[in-house]
Amino acid sequence: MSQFRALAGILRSRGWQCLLLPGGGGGGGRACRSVLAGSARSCFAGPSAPTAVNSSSSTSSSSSYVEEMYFAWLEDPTNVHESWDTFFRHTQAGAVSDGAVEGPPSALLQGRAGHQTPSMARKVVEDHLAVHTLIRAYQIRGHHVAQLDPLGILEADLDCFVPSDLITTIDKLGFYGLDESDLDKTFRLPFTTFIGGGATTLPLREIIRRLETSYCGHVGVEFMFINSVEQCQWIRGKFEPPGAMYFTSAEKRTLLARLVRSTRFEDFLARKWSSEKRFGLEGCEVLIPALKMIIDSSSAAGIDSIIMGMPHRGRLNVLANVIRKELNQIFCQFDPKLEAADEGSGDVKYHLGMYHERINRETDKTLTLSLMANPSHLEAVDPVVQGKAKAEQFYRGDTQGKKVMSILIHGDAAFAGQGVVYETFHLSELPSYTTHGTIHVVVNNQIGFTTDPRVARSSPYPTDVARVVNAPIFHVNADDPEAVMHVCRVAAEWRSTFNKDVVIDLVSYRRFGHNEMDEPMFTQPLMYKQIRRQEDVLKKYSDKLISEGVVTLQEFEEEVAKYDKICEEAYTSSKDEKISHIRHWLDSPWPDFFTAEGEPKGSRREGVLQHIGLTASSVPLEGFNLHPGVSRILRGRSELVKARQMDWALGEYMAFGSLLQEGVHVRLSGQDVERGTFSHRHHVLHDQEVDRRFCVPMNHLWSDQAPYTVCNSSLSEYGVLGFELGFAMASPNALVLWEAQFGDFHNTAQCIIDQFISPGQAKWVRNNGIVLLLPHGMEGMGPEHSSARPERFLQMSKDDPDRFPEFSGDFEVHQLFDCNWVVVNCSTPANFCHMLRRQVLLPFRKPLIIFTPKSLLRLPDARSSFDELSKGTRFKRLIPNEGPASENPQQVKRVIFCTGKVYYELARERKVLNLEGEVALIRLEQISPFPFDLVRSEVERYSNAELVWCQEEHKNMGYYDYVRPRFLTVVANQKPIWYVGRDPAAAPATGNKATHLNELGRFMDTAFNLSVFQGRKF
Ligand SMILES: Cc1ncc(C[n+]2csc(CCOP(=O)(O)OP(=O)(O)O)c2C)c(N)n1
Ligand SMILES: [Mg+2]
Repeated sequence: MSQFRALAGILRSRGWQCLLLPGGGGGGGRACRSVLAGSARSCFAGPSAPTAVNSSSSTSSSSSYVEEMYFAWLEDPTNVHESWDTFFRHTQAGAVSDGAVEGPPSALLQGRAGHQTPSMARKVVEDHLAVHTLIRAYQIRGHHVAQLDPLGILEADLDCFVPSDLITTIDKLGFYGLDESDLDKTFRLPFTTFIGGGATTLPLREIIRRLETSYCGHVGVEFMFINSVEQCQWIRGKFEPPGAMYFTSAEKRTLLARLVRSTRFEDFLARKWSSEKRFGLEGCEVLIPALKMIIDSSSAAGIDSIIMGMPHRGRLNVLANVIRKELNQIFCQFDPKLEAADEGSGDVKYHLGMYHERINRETDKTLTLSLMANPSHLEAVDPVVQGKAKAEQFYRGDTQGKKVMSILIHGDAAFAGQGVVYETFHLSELPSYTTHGTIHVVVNNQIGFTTDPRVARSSPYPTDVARVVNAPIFHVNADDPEAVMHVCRVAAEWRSTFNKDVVIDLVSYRRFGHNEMDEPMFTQPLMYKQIRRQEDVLKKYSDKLISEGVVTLQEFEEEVAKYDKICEEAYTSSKDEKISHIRHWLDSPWPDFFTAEGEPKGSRREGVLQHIGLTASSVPLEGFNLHPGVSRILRGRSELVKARQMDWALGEYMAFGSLLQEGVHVRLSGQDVERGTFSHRHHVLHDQEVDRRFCVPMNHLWSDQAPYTVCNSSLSEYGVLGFELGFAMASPNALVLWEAQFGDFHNTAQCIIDQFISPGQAKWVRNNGIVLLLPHGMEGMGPEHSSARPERFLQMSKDDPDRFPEFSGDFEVHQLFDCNWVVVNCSTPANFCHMLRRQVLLPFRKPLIIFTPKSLLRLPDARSSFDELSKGTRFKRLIPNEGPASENPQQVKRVIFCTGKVYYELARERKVLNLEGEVALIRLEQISPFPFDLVRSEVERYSNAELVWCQEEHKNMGYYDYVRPRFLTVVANQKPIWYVGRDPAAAPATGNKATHLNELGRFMDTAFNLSVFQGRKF
């Protein structure tokens, strides 16, 4: 390097100003090349004959050229022309003596030596610059002209425009100031290309030919937007070297065999069930060998668990030929008489999931593959897959994603159109959400149902969304199976090298309609005329291999016959299947969980509570500079702990801390959850003096505790809730919570709630204990931020409003076992704590929806004593009246049932009005499943009282529609349950504070006006 520095000094001192070295001198040759002077004289004009070069880029590249020569010379002096050799030797000699050097040689290139004038020399430099620019143009834009469409009629980038800087015809050479006579001239290749293979120079004609082969054939590589030189070099190294796409005969035969399976599977289904929907893969049969190549390569790199998500198209084929579900189990799903063995509503065959452990034949290693069950809602499964993959990595300590990975398969229209794709990409690099690289495969059949791409997206490719995370995108013509295999292999290697996302865009076509019953000619007549003429890929590829002599026709036919026979035999045995076990289609089995007996060891002794409380009020790290405001909060906590009291934040701490002690992993995720939207939680403390120094006291409770994860998420609900749902799917031994910033924001994750959380078990016999924390309450904050929309959750609860259940055994547990989810609104920190613990202590898992408070977080009345957590205490589904009314129940005139925060407003008002003996206040803490048993005994206890349901929400919202029929069932329709609350409304809350208070005042008046319902009919 010092030699180079000396050379640079001499050149600069003589007015050359070619080279500036990076500060500190630590950079290597490449760094030096990128740091070039802005304006300079031509390097080749020499000090004695200065020739101004106006373009600074020309200057930089001229400098670069001298550097290239210099580095080549340093490597081996015979690499350069002897005139350069002399020049550099003299320069070096001069550098150490008096700086007297000759001008640079005029013969610049090997084979072009001779006496050249300065202008000739300049031309050579300019031509070199032009060639380097040309190479770069192909790297950047070659994919625009790649032959990606197997039909040959469409443009994968929606654009038939040919970039002007690609040499598609001779006249385009003029763009670079080159002409035909330059085609046979030899040019030195820049270090940013590998087209030379071993050669460092090539004739221009060959340079263009090789660039065309690498970038404009059946693969379009889109990667130059990636801002890592290392990653770009890596990709260039995979696609540019001559023969990069080489396959051995054995590999070709394997590929052919896989294509046979893929194609003949669809043919078989089409033959046997010609009028059934199956969303076949025809037109993109190469998906199966593609996935297998990704799996083989990943397995070779050490991956032993792959979690996959995919839409309808080709799903049965993936189940059969990638996951290897038994064929008879697939075929029997087509039998309309098949009876369901499991409870629940089940799902159609092209949505079911699967989990399978097998030996990978190519690598001889064990591999677990799971395909997640998914709803029809396209792309909704993406974040769920990521969450599950993350959880598996977490539990296995796979911190770099070297063992577990995810593959997502997409349709072209859905990939471009669905926002959750973008949300999922944005999770890909976040520390608590990354799965360390996902391989995305797009089945780009250039159509979405009946819609053309040109009206379905504004971006050139359906894959452009992936550019936001700098994922390379490999577009490939799906009718060239070897090109597909190559990109799949590269994608798998990319993932194992860089642990970043990568996209494979399988540009294909859809041979039939959207499903097999649809007529595609209605809407895409010309495309489908071409498709009818299109030979299938198996035929094309088998012909190719036969002509190459890799297989014989007979061998090929035998392979086909062999697989057809397998299908026929499976078909015969499928007829013996009379019962469908959805359980056999589980994507996430928990083998030991349902046999586990009893509760985990309890840990709510006083000492434990004190220890958790003290940790919650302190900083377990030495020398930590806490913000004074946070110190104050912690001091306040400490005072509470001394008084054996808990506010909401402490109640949550007690739940999490005690579960962690019992070895249960707790993960809390959502927007700003670390501090808490309402600044009450402070689970992550920030050092005020040291950047990025944090402390999570919850992880300092016990040395052998389970880890606690608390993570602020990206500003996404759909993606993040889906992710946490997936995380919760991986293991029952965890409390996984997602908190909405305000409860109403859950509606942008509605698809996850409607499609997975509410019906997940019924459709896919899959337990899931995800917890949703939804801040809810009418606090005068306006129409948004007020309602978490309890009515929606309750409306989807499946318990029967009209049937009084039988009370047998442990009714509470039976009810929970039967329900689709649990909906609660706790009014005390202790009950909140019990609720969270019950979620994990149950011997099964149900989603839990908790409406959490805002003002109650700090309300002194809404505190609990440690006694409420002591031995013998448990979650209260209903909190009976507290105070005089319960002592004389027969005297009570009115029983007001309510839930959540309004209780405290009612209690205050009752006290003010001195009605504590006449009005009983009963809190429903678990709203669904409805505690019929407890409500009945309360109603019986206050048999002379009229019954009121009071809520702060508007009448058409909140809980009223849910509880009313159930109360009537409890009283056998013999008594009314009167409504007290806000009137019906369109918006969940008023935007006017005064109106808010008026409404509150009015319904409080009604609640305690004991004559208001007299004489009213019900
Ligand atoms: C969220 C969502 N919206 C609409 C649909 C209805 N739908 C089913 S398939 C389909 C077209 C999908 O096109 P593409 O993603 O290209 O997949 P392809 O069917 O072509 O394989 C549509 C609109 C759906 N399933 N999900
Ligand atoms: Mg499509």
